[in-house]
Amino acid sequence: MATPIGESAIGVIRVSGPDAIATVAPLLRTSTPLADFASHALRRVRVIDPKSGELLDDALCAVMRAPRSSTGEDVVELSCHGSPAVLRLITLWIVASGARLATPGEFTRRAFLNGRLDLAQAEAVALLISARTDRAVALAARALAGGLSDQVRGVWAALVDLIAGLEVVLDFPEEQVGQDCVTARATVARLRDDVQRWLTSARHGRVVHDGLTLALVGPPNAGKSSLLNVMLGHDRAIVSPLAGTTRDVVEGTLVLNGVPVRLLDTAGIDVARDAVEAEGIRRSRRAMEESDLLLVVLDGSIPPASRLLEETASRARVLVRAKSDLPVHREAAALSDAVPASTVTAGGLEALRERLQHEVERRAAAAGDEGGVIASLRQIALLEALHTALVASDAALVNAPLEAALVDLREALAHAGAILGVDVGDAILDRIFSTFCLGK
Ligand SMILES: Nc1nc2c(ncn2[C@@H]2O[C@H](COP(=O)(O)OP(=O)(O)OP(=O)(O)O)[C@@H](O)[C@H]2O)c(=O)[nH]1
Ligand SMILES: [Mg+2]
Repeated sequence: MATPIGESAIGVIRVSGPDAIATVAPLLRTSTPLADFASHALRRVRVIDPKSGELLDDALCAVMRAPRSSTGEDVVELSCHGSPAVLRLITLWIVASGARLATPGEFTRRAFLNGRLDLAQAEAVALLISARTDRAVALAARALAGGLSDQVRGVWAALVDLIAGLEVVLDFPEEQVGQDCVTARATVARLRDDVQRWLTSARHGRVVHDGLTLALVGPPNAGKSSLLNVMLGHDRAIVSPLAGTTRDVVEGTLVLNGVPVRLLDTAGIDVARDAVEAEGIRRSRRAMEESDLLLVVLDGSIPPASRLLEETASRARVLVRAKSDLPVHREAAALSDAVPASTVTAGGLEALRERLQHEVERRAAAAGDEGGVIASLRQIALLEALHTALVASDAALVNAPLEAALVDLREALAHAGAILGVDVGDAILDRIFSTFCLGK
């Protein structure tokens, strides 16, 4: 089943493999035999119980013949009515007819093994499916179209040429042929800079895809929960004049500049009056630790909590002077970088939003825009290793025997190959495709 289980307009069942057509045929009542269906055309079919001949569903069916299918094998796709019971029955019949259930990601894995996609594109499929914002979709779609693959394939080809050229120099040292070291260094330097740029862009791309976590922290009663509610646009957290209202961490999600931002409203940090408050404060500190950015909220009508200001000084933070509709306390007014905001008059909220957008953009910059790159964590680790190997080969070309430089260049080649899926072992493929959903 390629669509999630649940009542819906349609549910899709995909069958792939050399026997796909023969396996599905006994379940369908059609005017032309399934084996004679034109490839890549939808036809209306009746799905029947192959034993009793009883009608089960009225569906659309497409046959996509190898090698021009998503998996590169014969594929039969049935678009049935989206009843979980109907879909389960039809799937069971197809299995009884000789198929087996696909493992997660198996369709994409077969597409990769049959050369329909390279590994970087296959991973982009998972990124596209899990994209949560328009910006994350744009990045993943570009990767699926071969964005990162094309770039890395260029590096791979350049390394193959370079290594081949330098091998010639090694084999025929007196012959002045092959690649000389100066040109080799220039090429390695160019590749190194390219990879460095993609790496930076890919790290930004992860921010766009995964989003950021932002914790609202501050003393009790500062107005943190009120701020969370206005930012989310609904009454998510309880607000009250009693200090110590919030105990558990309250979560909500906001999209800023196309980046999902997870907001964590926390218990006010102060000397705990009882065990429950102490636990709440412990949770606040844990939320602070797992956040990329802190929104430090201080009640501007009273002296600022200096302990909390010190505690958060080394962290990425935005200071908010809350309750700006009330008379400002002299010491609070001295916090020149704090954004004044009031949830009562809505004053300053727009400026606060702009400030947060600016902070988000700093972390997501260059991604989602022209030339942006998105990569899986595996690919980012390989890009890092590729960069390190290129830096090492550059150094070796200056002050080490040519053999040493070749060792580093071959290592770089192996990393570039691993991004594309050239010579990667089954264990790595198992890991990659196990994160996919069923039917994909
Ligand atoms: N005048 C004024 N009062 C506010 C403003 N924002 C919040 N308050 C009031 O301040 C009190 C505390 O607000 P909360 O949002 O619950 O504060 P908190 O920081 O979440 O408090 P704890 O959860 O107890 O740590 C409530 O009575 C709010 O109505 C504001 O901008 N102006
Ligand atoms: Mg609160």
